[in-house]
Amino acid sequence: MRREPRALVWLSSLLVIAGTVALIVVAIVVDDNHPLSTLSPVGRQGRDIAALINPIFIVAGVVFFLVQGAVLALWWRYRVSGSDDGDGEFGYYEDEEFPEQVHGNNRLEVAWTIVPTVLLAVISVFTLVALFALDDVEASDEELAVTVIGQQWWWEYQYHLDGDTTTPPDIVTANELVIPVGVDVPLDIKSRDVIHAFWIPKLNGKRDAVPGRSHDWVIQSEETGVFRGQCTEFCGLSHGYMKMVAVVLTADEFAEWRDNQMKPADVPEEGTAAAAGWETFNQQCANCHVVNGLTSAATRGGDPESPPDDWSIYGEFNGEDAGPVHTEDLVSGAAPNLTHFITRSTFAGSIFDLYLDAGEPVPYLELSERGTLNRGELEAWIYNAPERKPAAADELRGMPARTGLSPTDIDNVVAFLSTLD
Ligand code: HEC
Ligand SMILES: [Cu+2]
Repeated sequence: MRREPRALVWLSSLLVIAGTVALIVVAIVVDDNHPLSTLSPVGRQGRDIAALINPIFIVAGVVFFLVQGAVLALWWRYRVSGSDDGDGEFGYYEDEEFPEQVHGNNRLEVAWTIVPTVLLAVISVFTLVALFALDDVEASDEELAVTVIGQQWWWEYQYHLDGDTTTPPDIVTANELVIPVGVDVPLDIKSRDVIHAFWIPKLNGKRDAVPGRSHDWVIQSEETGVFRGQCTEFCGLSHGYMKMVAVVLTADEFAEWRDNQMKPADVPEEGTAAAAGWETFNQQCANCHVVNGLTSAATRGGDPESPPDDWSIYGEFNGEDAGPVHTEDLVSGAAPNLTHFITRSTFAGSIFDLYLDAGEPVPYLELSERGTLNRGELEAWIYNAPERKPAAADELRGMPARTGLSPTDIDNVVAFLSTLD
């Protein structure tokens, strides 16, 4: 009987190998520019993770090709190779070709039990070492800790400049986590509603935000820049639109950003469009949104003495004047704090750009001065947010539509928001 040349076995194996390698190369090359890539980390923790994944991936690749190669080779070597002798049946054994039947092979079985066990044991040691290292805070700015709060469908960041996350925060902002370069920033990850997961792939792995619990995490970047993230635990309707951004600044820039964020907003000058906008805002928006120095806890029906978690989003607006700033006022309850809204580059779970791309990039800290406001998107958002980003406003989630506002009202509100730098 005719035997296929041995070379065919190798040729087919080679094709499979070449194809797979080509796929991996393409994936890596394409991935390099991808904002959500774990393969091009820039944070210390991200690099630790890559340093664990890459060798494991190589070992797994070798195992894959050995096993698949053996399967292919054995399949080819022992295939039923009968010839077509014209009786219509194809594939039968000549008597002398029928393979010897064996049962069990102790040495082989012990080997293929022990080798994977040793491999996995070694991998688990390195994994555990890496896992513990991820929780370590090194080179930290002792003074800075951030509480991260996930909720449907955006992120709140509460900055504690004394490093104590149990006291009221000094800065509250949304979606854009601004941190200084090279510093480990401890995070305390929480949720106001369902389970979310915080993940900035280039900086660190993901950690769940679970209601009623508090999860420690650390974030660090060795380069300045903007790194994108995405909620990675399905959390309802707009989960796919629950993104976030880490903005990494130099130490000096961060200090400038921090000092600015601490300032309360100014009351708009009387007679201006911004003043009219503030009036509308106070009636239509201030029961949810905090603007430090302008809105008060009382405006939102909250009690400044009670812990922020107890504040409901939909507290009745009781028409009270904006009182003095309580530290507790910094906490929004469940709507983004807008005190420095136009210093951000994105809004609504970082799905919209707040500034238009005007060709030449504007430095982060100069956006509010020199950027071109993405007015169309912002106005559309204020007028009918659920149309821009699906929400379940009837179930008290997301931002409700404000379609009762006239175009002038909206112009005025945008004029007011434009003062929040
Ligand atoms: C019922 C509470 C509620 C009211 C009232 C409300 N909002 Fe909102 N607003 C929200 C919530 C919740 C979000 C976050 C939505 C998201 O990102 O999915 C939000 C997001 C925003 C954002 C984006 C903030 C950011 O940084 O991402 C702006 C701007 C905004 N609201 C302006 C307004 C204005 C102006 C009004 C009044 C016309 C208003 N909101 C009324 C709850 C409210
Ligand atoms: Cu989510």
